[in-house]
Amino acid sequence: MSLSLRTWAMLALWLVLLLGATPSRAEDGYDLWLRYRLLAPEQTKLYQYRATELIAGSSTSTQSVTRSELQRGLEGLLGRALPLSENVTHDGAIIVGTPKSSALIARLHLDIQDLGHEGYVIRSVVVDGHAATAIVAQEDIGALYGAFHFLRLLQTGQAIDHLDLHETPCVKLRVLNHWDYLNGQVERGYAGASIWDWWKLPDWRTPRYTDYARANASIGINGTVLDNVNAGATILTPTYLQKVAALADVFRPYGIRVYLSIRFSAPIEIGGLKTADPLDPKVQAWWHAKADEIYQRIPDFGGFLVKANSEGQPGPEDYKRTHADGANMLADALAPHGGVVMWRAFVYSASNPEDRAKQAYDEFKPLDGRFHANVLVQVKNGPVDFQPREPFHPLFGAMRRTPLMTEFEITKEYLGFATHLVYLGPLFEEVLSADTMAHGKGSTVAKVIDGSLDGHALTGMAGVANIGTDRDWCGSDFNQANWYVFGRLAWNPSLSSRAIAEEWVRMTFSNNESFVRPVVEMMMGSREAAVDYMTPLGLVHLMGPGHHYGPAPWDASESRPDWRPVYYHRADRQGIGFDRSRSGSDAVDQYAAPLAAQFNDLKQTPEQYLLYFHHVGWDYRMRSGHTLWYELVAHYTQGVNDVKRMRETWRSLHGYIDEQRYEQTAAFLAIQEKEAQWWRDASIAYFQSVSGLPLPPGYAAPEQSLNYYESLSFPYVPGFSSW
Ligand code: GCW
Repeated sequence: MSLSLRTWAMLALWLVLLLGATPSRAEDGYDLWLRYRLLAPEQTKLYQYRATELIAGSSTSTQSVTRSELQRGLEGLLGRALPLSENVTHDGAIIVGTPKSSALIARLHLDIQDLGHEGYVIRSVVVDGHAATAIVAQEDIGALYGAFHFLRLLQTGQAIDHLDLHETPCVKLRVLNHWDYLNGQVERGYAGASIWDWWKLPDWRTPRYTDYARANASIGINGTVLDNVNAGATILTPTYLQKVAALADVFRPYGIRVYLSIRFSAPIEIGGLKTADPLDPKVQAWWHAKADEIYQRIPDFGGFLVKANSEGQPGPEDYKRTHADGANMLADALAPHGGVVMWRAFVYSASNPEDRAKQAYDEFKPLDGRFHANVLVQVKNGPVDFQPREPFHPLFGAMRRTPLMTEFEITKEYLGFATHLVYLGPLFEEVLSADTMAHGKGSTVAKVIDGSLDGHALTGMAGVANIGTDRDWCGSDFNQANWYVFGRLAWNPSLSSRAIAEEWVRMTFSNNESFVRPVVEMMMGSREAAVDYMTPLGLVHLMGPGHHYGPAPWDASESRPDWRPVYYHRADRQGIGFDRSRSGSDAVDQYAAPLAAQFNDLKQTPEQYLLYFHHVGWDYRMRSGHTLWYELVAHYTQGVNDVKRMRETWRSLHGYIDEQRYEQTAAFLAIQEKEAQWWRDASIAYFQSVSGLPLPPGYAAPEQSLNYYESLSFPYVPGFSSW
């Protein structure tokens, strides 16, 4: 049988594909930033680096996972397995551990006194005449963090011959909040169902739990709240606590503690009591017993997260008690075991006529100093609700005697769900670097939450997870960057979001500079693009009712006024914006005096917050010299153009990475452009119907009529149902 030339060519092509011509081998995103693919030496600064042997103990579970992570990572990155050794016998040894775990490390006499529980050093050292790299900590968990850092250096192609790194976390509790229900649904989740397979737990522990723990540990996350803040009582029943304990067992070697969201009325629902009044001794005794029961099963249990008297949840105010009464009662039950309460300040009430943005401050500020020592108050980054842009929450800097955590939303409820490419690093950084002026200049939100401003040792940062059962965990490759940047900033809130983006791109995709540079640029501009096409110039909360998908600035269908877009933008024939100045709701005076004065003054208010603080005439002259109406249309249009440019950038990068991830991103960017156009057009059509003004010259009219946009309805939006 003779084969034609064409057939030979086809066979050859198949062979090449089978062998997996490296850059284009399909990837499904499961490996996250821990891909450990063979390094291309020309794209790194590793030059002569040659790792020769690994010296790592395995007498504890954390040591074992550290060792296997290094083995796995080094083998993948360097293309060969590294022999394990007891002593340094060659140049290029990698030593990891603690002086307690290794006589060799004790012999190095590194200065590690100030590393604390989780810190580590990475040093280039000489041992017995051989060059080596030592990753050393006081405790096993620090060594694990150090190992991940070392791998990151390799993954991002950095020189590693003269290392002298010293790292300790700035924030103590670095915690993911899962808004997962026990039935598998994830509130505001756009990446499939809950990863907790409650039904099969505790007997079946999918390997995904271990990979989840690895990913978190690699970025320093050390806590996870498993269930939704809209909590049921069932999670506290023995059946479920057994399941929780199984997860805690999987996470323990990785330094991750488990926390639970609790339902304040649980003593009634599963305890048979008639009340959940925090001052009732029977209620207190019930919680003490429950805490004892939990710690019996999970000795390192982290504590409780509580949403109380907010959006219909029960709480201490049902019994005319304060948030402090409620938090302290739970805190006292946990204190003997070392647990904490993370009490959310996200409260606002339908019956309170006060500006919703003011209510949390009004309620919590007077309670400053009334919380017990193991309570943190968890405050959303902004006063409204995780909007594309809001000023920082005025509670930061205002509760000096209470440890405040910040809560960010990693899942993109208000920023385009799974498909829009929006890197949240710049949003997080904007909030963390905002100056509260509470202690004079330089009193940043970061210093409030890392405890340095007021000397708090108990500190924390929470992020609402974007993780689900999707193969890529987060619903898109680029959403993984938001999980990543949250963890890195929780470890050190003063890192730059750009540097973190670059790290992530290198680990997730490629070290090729021609790829890295444009992708980092694209990511860094993506959040501003979303602000522009959704809610420019300080507008907030204009999304569709309930499900929060797409634009609906006209909507007044929600049951509560403070859930309606019209409540927030207040557009009328004369102008637009919420007057929070002293002549309006006076929210400005919840900020420190210099900021209050600035925000109160229309002329001094940064234009990015203009319509958040002021009701402004359509013909108001902006700093550009254009009218407000002109600028509004220009920003909406800019947002769409930015997305078009993002698509062009991505198109120019075809071939640098595997087809599978390339194609999905390309397809998602197309969705984003379509939806950005929709946001722009629907918003302009609506605001034009209110302002009655013609479009500025050169700006295209909306593609459809306002009636059309208003007629759209979305009964099956992910992340939301009336469950
Ligand atoms: O932004 C809103 C969300 C709710 C969420 C609530 C909260 C868990 O739309 O889905 O409920 O915030 O943070 O409690």
